[in-house]
Amino acid sequence: MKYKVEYLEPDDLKKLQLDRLREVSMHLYNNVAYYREAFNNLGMKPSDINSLDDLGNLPLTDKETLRTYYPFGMFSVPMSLVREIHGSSGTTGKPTVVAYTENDIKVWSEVMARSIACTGGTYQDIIQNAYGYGLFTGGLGVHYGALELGAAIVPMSSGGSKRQLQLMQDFKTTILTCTPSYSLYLAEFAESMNIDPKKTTLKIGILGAEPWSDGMRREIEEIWNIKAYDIYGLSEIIGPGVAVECEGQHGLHIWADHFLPEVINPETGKPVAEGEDGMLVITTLTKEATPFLRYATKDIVSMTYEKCPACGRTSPRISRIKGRTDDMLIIRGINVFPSQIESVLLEIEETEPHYQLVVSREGALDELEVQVEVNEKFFSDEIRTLEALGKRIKQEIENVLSIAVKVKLVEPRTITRSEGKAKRVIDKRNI
Ligand code: DLL
Repeated sequence: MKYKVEYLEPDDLKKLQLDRLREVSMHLYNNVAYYREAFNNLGMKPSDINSLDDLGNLPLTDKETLRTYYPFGMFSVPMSLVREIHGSSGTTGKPTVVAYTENDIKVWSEVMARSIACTGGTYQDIIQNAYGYGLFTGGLGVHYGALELGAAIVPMSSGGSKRQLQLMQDFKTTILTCTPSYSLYLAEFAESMNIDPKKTTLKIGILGAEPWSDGMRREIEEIWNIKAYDIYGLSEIIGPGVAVECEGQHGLHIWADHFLPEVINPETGKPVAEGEDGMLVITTLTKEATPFLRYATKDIVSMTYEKCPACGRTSPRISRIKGRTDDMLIIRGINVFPSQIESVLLEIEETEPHYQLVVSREGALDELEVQVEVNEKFFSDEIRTLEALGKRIKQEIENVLSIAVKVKLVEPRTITRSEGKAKRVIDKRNI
């Protein structure tokens, strides 16, 4: 199924976005005190928005804004029109709360159906959905999309690996949806049960909700013998289904008819040039219950407006998420993104793609320890060989980060597995 809107000429897309931006701004001005104040402070009315650039004058909204107005202060419709409420836990304090009207759920179903279709999924597929069902948006988002597409959905939710594998074989699942780290764990679990993951009927993985790298994609594609696609989203914007890769795996198509993207320098707030890294900021153009203008995702990406050479869609494409402005570790004054370390580790044949970064402070000095699992075959080798491997990994990471790190090689299957988002960083510093 082709959605014409994904192939609009750039000027037509802009016009659609501008019309929708004016409409949603008006709705927010009339119904949400926070936004009315923001417009008043600028001496501006939504009707003064004449081009998409005018948006840049408005302040950013972020998780803190949502926490300040917890639980329902950012809702822009009466509760009688709300059909579903979700939240994301975050690491501290109150969850951020978002709501959906009936139409919001229709939009969510549409963008998720488009996302599944973009990876090559059709109504003929059997989708095993191992994202968690609950307040987390992963489970229900994929569920609604599959219904809209007409595919068969198996609502497994996360965990229960033995059952996941049993049903995957019995039902002849063709698409697996879960976090990338869980897909690896499940493959490993299959092997421990003498099931060859390559021999299942699975052909596609639609994986996201946490950072991963191309190296990790290669591991997943190889171990399952599937194509693995990156899907991006966040509860504040709608859930999964904001952006997804097409079969060309050339960046993630952002559904810009519903989500207007900007990429800005997080320090200056100014837009960065096309192709440069910055923070992704999204304005929801069609949400009714909790629309946000200029939501600061904290996710770092680059963006291109070039027509996709693989599929011809004209919707802008974002890169993989390269890190989060708030996940960035500052170690002895140097900015370190976990993804940089992951890329190094995945190039090393003797290690498994399971790792954890432990940051501590010895006296005044920050220490970064990289713990990584060595694969079974290699772990039985001589101590000397292992030491040499440790040194090599240390050297390669230090070349990339320009700071000294410790490397600890650990036995296979000793790093805690997660059924949802993996916890890669343990920061023991009290700062
Ligand atoms: O993780 C929604 C989702 C569910 C996306 C299932 C994809 C699949 P939140 O729990 O609100 O929502 O977390 C949003 O997760 O700001 C990113 O930092 C991170 N994230 C989501 N997708 C990706 C991805 C869901 N593909 C936060 N790559 C976002 C890297 C991702 N990070």
